[in-house]
Amino acid sequence: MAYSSFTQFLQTLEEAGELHRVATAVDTNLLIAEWADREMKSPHGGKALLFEQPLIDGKVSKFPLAINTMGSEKRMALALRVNSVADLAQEIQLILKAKPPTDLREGWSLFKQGIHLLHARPKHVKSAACQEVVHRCDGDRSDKFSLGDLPILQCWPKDGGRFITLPNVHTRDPETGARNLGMYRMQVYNGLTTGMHWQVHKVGARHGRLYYERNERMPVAVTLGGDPAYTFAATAPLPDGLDEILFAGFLRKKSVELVKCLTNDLEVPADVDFVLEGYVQPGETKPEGPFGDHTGFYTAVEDYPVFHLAAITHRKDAVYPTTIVGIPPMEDFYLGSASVRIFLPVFKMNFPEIVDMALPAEGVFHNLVFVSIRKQFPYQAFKVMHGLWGMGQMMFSKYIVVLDEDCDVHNTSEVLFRLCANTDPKRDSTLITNPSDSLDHAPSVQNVGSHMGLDATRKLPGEGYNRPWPELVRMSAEAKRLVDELQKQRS
Ligand SMILES: [Mn+2]
Repeated sequence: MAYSSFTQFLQTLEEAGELHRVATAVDTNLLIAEWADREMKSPHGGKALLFEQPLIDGKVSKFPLAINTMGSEKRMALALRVNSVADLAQEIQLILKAKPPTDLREGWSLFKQGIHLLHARPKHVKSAACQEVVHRCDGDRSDKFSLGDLPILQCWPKDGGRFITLPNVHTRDPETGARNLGMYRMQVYNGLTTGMHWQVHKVGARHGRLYYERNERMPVAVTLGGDPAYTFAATAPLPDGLDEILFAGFLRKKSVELVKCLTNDLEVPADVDFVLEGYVQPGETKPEGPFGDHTGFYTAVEDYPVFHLAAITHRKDAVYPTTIVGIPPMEDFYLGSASVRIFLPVFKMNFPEIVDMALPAEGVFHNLVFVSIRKQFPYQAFKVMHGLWGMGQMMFSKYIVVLDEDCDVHNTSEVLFRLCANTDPKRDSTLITNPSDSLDHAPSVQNVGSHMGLDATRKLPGEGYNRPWPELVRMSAEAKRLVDELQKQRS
């Protein structure tokens, strides 16, 4: 179900006991980040924090700041207005069941057709809450409003400056008109320009190259806040061409209302808190970074495109949403986990034996994958590893551990128990060479490295194991039931 504003989402969090207000003035330079880091590392992701008086260079900002709003399983479910994100996975499974696709591409295209039919298509409106207040950055600049008025964080001491960390970046393919929504961090250079950190394989970067070939200025709109479904959709690993705004409409079970920007032809959700309208000039780049990244290490300075502001519009009651990334666990783990759960049915199109999958926080997405399978033939665990290494972003997976279907892959302690108990390291491991994540600092050469697969499933005779495989020690169902009763009587 849809939220009509980010503030309404914050109210829902507060009613659920999931939000702490901080009335004290706290500095946007490192101190809010320090506070949020402690919160994110407390049990179950702590609470969302609403800083009512963020300080910018000693002055109280006009806008409150919200952080860690999706940083727990419960808040992630509240953000998408479901009891559990598994409910969304079930809906996707139903869409795919209509006419079972034979491969991943067909799976995605069926999903796209399915959500079209569910009335998830966006609507167009003329007036919008996000344009209640308008500051134009061109012309005489009489009101001098700029990025310096937003409570943008400096996250880590060695960061290159302040970074917008939850920007929803809207671009358009100049040839097809197809829309894209992505999340690319933005380093503030001054009041009117920022970096635009779209890495080479991202859709925003692809759109940028098309404008470069045409030698045309690229319109870009960045939105902050609104229904959290937009922020989630921007981070979801959708294939190029699957419209995130359509996907957001599916998630919130209500069409997204779009309004045209004031200074370009892009459209943005009408209910967001802030819109940064502007452009990227093809060919123009500037050093970006360093930045304390989700890997837990600083990424080095590299050249990236420059975003120029043409206007800032906002709601009267706008709240600035942000996050920090760094040594796990952080808020981004919950966004990533929700994606894995929601899209598991699409994954299963390629791998019917897959039961469940988890990317534990310690692996910061690409370093560690736990996958459970229903094993029916020898070396099936290896088939799954190689399949995953050949599939989209999963190619970066540094360690893949395959487990039997009765192992809870979301319980790292159980996975480590199975891994250690069930493997003969030489027999049950494989090493391959594959592309590596650009952010991985461990490989000797950037972007390429070795990857390891570990088969922690029970072994079959056809796998050279000819002894009987022992049974796990478990209590009987009858004993469980009786002790449940006895304990209930006591309480
Ligand atoms: Mn996309």
